[in-house]
Amino acid sequence: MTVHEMKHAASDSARLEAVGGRLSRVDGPAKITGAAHYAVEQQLEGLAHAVMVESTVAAGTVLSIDTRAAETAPGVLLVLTPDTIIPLRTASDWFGTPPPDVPYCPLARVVTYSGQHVAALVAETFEQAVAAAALVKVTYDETPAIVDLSDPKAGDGIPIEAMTKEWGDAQAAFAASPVRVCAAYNTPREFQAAMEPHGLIARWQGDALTIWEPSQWLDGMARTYAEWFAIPFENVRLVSPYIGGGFGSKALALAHSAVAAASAKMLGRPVKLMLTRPQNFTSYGGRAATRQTVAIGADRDGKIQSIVHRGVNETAVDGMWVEPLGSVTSIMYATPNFSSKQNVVRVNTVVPGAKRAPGENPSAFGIESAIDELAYELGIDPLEIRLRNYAEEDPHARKAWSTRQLREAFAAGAEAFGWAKRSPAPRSMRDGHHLIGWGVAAGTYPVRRAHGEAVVNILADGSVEVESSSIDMGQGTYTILAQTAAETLGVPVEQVSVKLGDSHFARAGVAGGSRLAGVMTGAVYKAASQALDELIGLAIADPRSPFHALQANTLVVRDGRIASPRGEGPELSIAELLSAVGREKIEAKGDTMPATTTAEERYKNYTTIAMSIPHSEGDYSRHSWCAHFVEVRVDEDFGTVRVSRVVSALDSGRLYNPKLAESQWKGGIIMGIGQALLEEGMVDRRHGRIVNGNFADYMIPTNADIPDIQTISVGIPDPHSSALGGKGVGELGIVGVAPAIANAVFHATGKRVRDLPITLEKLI
Ligand code: MCN
Ligand code: MOS
Repeated sequence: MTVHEMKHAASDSARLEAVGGRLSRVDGPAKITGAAHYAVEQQLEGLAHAVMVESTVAAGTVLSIDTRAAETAPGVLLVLTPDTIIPLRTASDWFGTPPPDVPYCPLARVVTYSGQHVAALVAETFEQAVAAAALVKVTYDETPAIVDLSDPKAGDGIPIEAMTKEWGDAQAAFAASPVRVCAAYNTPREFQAAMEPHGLIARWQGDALTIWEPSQWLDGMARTYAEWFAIPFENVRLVSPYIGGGFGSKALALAHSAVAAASAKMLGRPVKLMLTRPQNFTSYGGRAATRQTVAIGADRDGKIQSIVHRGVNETAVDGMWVEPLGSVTSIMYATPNFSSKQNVVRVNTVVPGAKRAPGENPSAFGIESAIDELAYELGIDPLEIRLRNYAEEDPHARKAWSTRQLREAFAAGAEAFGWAKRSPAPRSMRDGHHLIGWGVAAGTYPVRRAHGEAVVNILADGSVEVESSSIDMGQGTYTILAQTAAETLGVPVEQVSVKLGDSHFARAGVAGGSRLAGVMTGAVYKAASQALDELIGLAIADPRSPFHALQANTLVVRDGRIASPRGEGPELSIAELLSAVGREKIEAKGDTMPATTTAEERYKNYTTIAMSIPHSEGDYSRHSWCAHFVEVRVDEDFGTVRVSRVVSALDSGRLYNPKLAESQWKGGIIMGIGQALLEEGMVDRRHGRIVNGNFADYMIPTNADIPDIQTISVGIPDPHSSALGGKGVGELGIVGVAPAIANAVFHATGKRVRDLPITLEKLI
């Protein structure tokens, strides 16, 4: 067979394996067969077990901790309180801000929320630790707590000036507009609810610390451990090969992580700590509860003249979380006048945290509900009003979009959904006792660019190894990096093994903000290109190479075999060539940072989020876009809402693997359905406690709640967003789903629900 014929024979599988192919997850078989070992499944000699004791009050001071009974309980090795735990150093935050020079104690003396860690137990077995923990008696001097945003004591909060976005004279233009809508939109506390709970195993060997812990950011978390224990960064090894979901919750080392690592040091034994499901709800914060008012002024043709937006999110008494509520408001529609401001209100909660599309998600609920209200006010179709106000450039940054296929998304989604058949009036479509509603909403997520490193090794047998300290929590990193290396090097994907989840591999930043795929495909592409150059260079230049005599100036590698591009002369496998020239291995490191970068900048780049590149840097504003079309069926008698159809058209630029991207989008849409109809962290007003902190009472969708979801990719390669032309995928799908459902519910029932979730009591 000539190389030419071979190329054709190989092309079917090559399409699947190449970047853009629908290859199934390469980590799938290991996960299904149980061969994949998650962080806390490591079997270690002499493992001790820790459990946490948490505060039962939301505010106050710990007066005493009576540990006498626990100390003598069977199997107990250590009882940790603020008095007995070794002192740690305060670590820097995720921006890398130098920390104050004060000790850090992960166990609280002053309690600022219910569920805060106050003590810990370590025993020979998990059961012994649980039993002993129940014997610890904590007394408090309880003080009044601010339980949530609606608490009268909460007040208006603190203005966050950095969130202010203004142009024109929004208030005056709103007042002068002939058509006006203004309403308040609320979202409750929502939780990441990853299937795998938080937990870790910590082991010390001298002053080297190994941590097995699910992590979205190995290098960032390794930095925190290093700073807590005042040891060199290199001495910490974080291992996180597989992760049972994170959704934003697993990017930081948390107080319980410090307790596990400290107790391992104190005992001189490895310690394992798994949080219980309820503890997961208070050890890392969920999405902050939010309140927004959105006022839109328009002319009678539906052209927006002004948007005035005010937002508030809850934060903690002793920690700051800003959920950027104006992020979508400020870019979705063209408006000559705009004003957005935001406050945060301190309440007695764990610091809220990142949950899939922090900011964009609640922001879209406000603006995409409000524009729907404007459409009805004017009697204009909700899709048409969006097109009349289409932003041809970024109205805030005043820059051209790198790519914005939102018009295409509206068109493709409407066509597939059959939007043209919609009857405009609320309550005008029904099927027996079901009121049918059709709603639309748009969504967006910025392209967050950053840098990454990857090592690509070509081994003597022709197989390829890719190594990076980035991670795969289900989004598909293993698979797309295998595809990138296979395509770039011209080898079959089975010949590529990808190793992730070890902080001692080449560095990577956070798998957050939907940036990892763009960053890491770029790094692997660079490393693999270098390895390929070296391979071809050897084949041409080494006198022992059979290609040497050819005097060719280039060669190609296809399906793992090297030949001249015209198919003349010899043809060798990579293994044969390496053996001919006497090489064991070709090793290349791809680093997307400029060569002039200092070691310190490099360290900062991978261990903080301070150096990610703004989405509107340079000439373009870069974002992913989507349009969701939703059908709901509302039972007229009972008010129950079912989502019966979803068609979403999305622009994430070029897709590295459409099968995985669709699965990501669908995951986001499913989470959006949960947010719209089910999810709500409920706070007991007497004790400031989350009362439904478990999977029985905190409701997330099941299969029975989810209809067929159709996703349509309308993206085109975006060279300004990433090396291979892709934009973010992971968070995009959730943005805009809840307002699309709320808009559909209004169309079905004539009732506008502005408080999520849309439960039946809000409809009857
Ligand atoms: N992809 C693609 N084409 C692109 C971009 C991405 O095919 N142009 C596909 C790839 O399979 C890639 C995946 O989408 O692996 C996600 O890529 P990206 O959008 O870059 O997001 P990250 O890899 O940075 O993943 C993080 C993102 C975030 S921030 C949250 S939150 C989230 C999400 O991914 N959490 C998840 N998706 C999740 N999926 C699972 N299963 N579990 C989570 O916890
Ligand atoms: Mo995603 S919330 O940025 O980890």
